Amino acid sequence: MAVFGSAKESKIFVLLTVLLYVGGTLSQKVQVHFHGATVLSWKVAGKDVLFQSREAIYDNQAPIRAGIPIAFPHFGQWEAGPTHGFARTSRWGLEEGPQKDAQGNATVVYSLVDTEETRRLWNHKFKLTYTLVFGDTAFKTSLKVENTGETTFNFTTLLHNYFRVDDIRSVTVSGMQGLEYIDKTRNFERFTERRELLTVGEFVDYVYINTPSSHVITGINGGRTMRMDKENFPDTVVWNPWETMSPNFPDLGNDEYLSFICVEAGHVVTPVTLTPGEEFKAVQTLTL
Ligand code: TA6
Repeated sequence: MAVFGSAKESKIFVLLTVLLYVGGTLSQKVQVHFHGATVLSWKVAGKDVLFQSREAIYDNQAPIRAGIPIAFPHFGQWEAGPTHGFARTSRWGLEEGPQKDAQGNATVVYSLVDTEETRRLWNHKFKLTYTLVFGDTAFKTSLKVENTGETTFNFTTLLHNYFRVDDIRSVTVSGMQGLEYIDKTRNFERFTERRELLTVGEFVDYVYINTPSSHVITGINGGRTMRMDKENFPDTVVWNPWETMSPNFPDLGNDEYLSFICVEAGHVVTPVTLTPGEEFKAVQTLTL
């Protein structure tokens, strides 16, 4: 598996493209935007597993509606700063790679540390380390949060995955049956999920609490089934704006709701508390 990456500097954005070859054939192609360390694209056998809105904004200011935006230090509406926090609208640095690890996987590591701007919003010192590992048909993302300051802080965090699907109306998501969830479409009221397999036929915005360590999602681009394994991401958010809410998002085509589902691994219901010197680590592995 040969790996090489190229960083292309332009007026608009800096992008890292990682190409993975197996037996001389391009098996995977990954694109990561330094703005928010947003994984824009993960192509396996030529088809993208991730969704990019055709109206996405790449101005190094707005969050990019694509792939895997990172929510930190706050998931959701935030009185101290931007919705879903500042991580997805900050310029991350390349910490390591791209390179091959001992197992022949492609790895690349990004990092984000506090700045004057982040401290103005949230007066704490931190380091985020975001490690991406690409195997033959698997993609592992690890997020480490370190408290590098002298004050204890609380945060919530989530990987806001946009998965490209053939048709949202034929997608299923396993693992929710019997769970309590917060329904953001019904005044954040709590309900119990009765269905063995979740399907989407309307605007959904559900925060499932204490979910199992894995979900299986069918209907992924190209008729594929994907498994999502999570460590230390106890909650799973499922969102699709449907036709009704899509007009609220100028960076999303009105018909694009049919082509994606957000199944988001997070630690969002109970905030994480880190004392000085402590660290938090969570992992998501996607396997086709
Ligand atoms: O994760 C679901 C959600 O919190 C929805 O409530 C919706 O707001 C979505 O995120 C998109 O948020 P964004 O700030 O990216 O437009």
